[in-house]
Amino acid sequence: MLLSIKKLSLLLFFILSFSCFAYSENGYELWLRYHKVENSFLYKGYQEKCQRIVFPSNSDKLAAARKELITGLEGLINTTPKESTKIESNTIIIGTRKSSDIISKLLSSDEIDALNKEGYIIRTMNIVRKQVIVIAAKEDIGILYGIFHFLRLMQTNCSLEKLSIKEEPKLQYRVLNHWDNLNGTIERGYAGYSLWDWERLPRYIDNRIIDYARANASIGINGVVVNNVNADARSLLPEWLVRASGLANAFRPYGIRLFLTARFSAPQEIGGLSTSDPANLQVRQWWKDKVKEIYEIIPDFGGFLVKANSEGQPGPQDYGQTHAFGANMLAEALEPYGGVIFWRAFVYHNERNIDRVVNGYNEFKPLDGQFHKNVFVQPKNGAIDFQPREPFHPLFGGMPNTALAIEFQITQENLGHAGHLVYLGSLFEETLQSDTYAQGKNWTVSKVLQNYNKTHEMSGIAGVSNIGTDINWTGHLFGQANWHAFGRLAWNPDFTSQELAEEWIRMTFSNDKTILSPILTIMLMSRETAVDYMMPIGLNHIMNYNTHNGPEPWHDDPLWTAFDYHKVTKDSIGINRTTTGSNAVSQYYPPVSNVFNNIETCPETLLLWFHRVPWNYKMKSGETLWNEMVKHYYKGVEKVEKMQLIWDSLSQKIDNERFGQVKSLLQLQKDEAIWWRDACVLFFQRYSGMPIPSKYETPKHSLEYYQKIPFPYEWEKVDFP
Ligand code: GCW
Repeated sequence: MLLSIKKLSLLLFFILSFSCFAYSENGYELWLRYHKVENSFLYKGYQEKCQRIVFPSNSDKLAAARKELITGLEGLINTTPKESTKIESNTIIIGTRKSSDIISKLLSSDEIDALNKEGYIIRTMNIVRKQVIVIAAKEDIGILYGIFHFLRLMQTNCSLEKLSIKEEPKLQYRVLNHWDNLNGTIERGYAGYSLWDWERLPRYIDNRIIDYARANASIGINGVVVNNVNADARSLLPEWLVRASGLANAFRPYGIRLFLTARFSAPQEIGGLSTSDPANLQVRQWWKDKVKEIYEIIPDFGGFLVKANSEGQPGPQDYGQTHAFGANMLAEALEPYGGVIFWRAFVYHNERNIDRVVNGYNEFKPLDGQFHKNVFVQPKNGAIDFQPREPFHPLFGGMPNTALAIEFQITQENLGHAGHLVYLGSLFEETLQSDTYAQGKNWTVSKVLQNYNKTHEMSGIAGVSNIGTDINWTGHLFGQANWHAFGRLAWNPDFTSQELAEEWIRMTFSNDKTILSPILTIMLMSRETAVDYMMPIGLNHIMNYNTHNGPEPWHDDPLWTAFDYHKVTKDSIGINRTTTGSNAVSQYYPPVSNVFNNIETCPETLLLWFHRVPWNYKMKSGETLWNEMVKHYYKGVEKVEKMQLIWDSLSQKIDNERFGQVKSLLQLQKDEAIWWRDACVLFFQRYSGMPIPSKYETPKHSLEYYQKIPFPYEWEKVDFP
């Protein structure tokens, strides 16, 4: 009897743990889970339409596409389609005109040739009363993108009746920038270590690299810079290039080209030359030889990303040359092979006497038109540095004669690292849809970027990756949504952040409205929430000096001071960047410049960015500036509490593991939001001398307490080998 009770409980234990595991997910599959379609009506309809495939797949890209399609169909509708070579009902016919005779017959060459090289068509067709779905493209990569789109239709529960889709990317270079160091650490990375296993490359390719490439291809990313912009010249040594070629080979079937960062002083550091002066003929030849060597090892190498003369990096100005002169030297070396340069416009030298905001524009605007045609200049989205909110960078619209690629940051360097849920789709959209008025109304940043297709035959966008070795790739599960949103916006910068959030939730969690809508609410409120508890009303750069996480508006040492960014005094706060101040406003076109210049019309979300404002200034709400600021900080915390409540309502509706991870991180976020709020309110109160309105709870600790909290993991102090 005793034994059987023991046996019984063991059995129960196994059943229970099995069911737990069965409902548990760790996030590894990202938005490519391909779980069975829940809606039984749709499930049956999809099954019916996907009985057979006609899919000659004689290239590595087509083979990757076919594998994805089969995996997807097996997961979503438990169907392994039969192979066919003819037109029958309920068949998916896939191919390019080159790979498939049937496609050549079904679609006119005009129609296919009108697509750009990554575009595709998905169409329901009736051929002699046989209904088929056609996925056609000009090139093999278009087929892979088309397959991902087709699977997404089922993942998001769309109808497959009457499909008439024609898609092509609006931007050509859609690139992730990894700030990965050769020793496996990642600058500003919060999701573990680098995915690149340099020790075992090029011969060993972890399956994870393939999954990484699949995920990227599924959202349209077609370029990856594998190493840090704070570059190590050794990555250009032959042995490292050979290792990198292993990655390039793994990426190739997924339409992804590999890029490297180039350290401007490489000719000296690894080339044995006595100078890296771009005017020196030996230096120029060294780069030409280096590029030739790279293309011998990586035949489809994409090109270089360069950070020069910024934050201590070497560059052409070290030799009295301009950014354009330096960039063009590298561009010339790459041109014969079709490679491009991404030359960053994030330049500043930590000078106290100049408003940092005007730097990038002042250095690059005069060079407009001087860059070679295979050079992108790459400004960050705003003129300071990936802050929770910045106005769009005035170079967008300001450089009509130079192809600009925008740089967003997906890793949450200044937005709570991997601890805070902040959906960045909203931030990306805000910048992309900002109207520059560069050529009249509706000349948005998105349009500026796309217009380079016409004027320069190239266009681009870059995102600083948030990906690492963590099991769920991004540390915080919702970091995945930021990777996804970036890729999708790179494909089409005019998607709305809301539609992309919804798409991600459907693919990552469920199509069930009772799951979809609460998660959507959380995501859409999250970015403004973070702005509220960190840096409302246009405040910026008041985070911890080293880690960029947590509040430190009091930081003040001879090298760096937060006071340059808020300029708080007992009377006022904010920086005068109007025509009577640093005049940063004049870097924008009217009417944008006028709107920012006038305190009455400047959006309050950017007020302290552009204006110096007295504490008792009357805000639109009727409150004083001081009260309004306090209100934002308190509202930020309240909104995190609301996010927690909404998330809790999902208990038992989604799997335990992902539910639990997000729940515990939301608690962390709340604690840190309170930290931000109390530290900032107490600090600024020292100056304003005004009371925290009595309706708010008083901070639990003194300012001194907050000033003593140590900041965890200060990467700059870690001794890397
Ligand atoms: O904001 C700074 C980051 C640095 C980064 C730099 C840049 C790669 O704190 O870590 O360096 O921006 O974008 O170059």
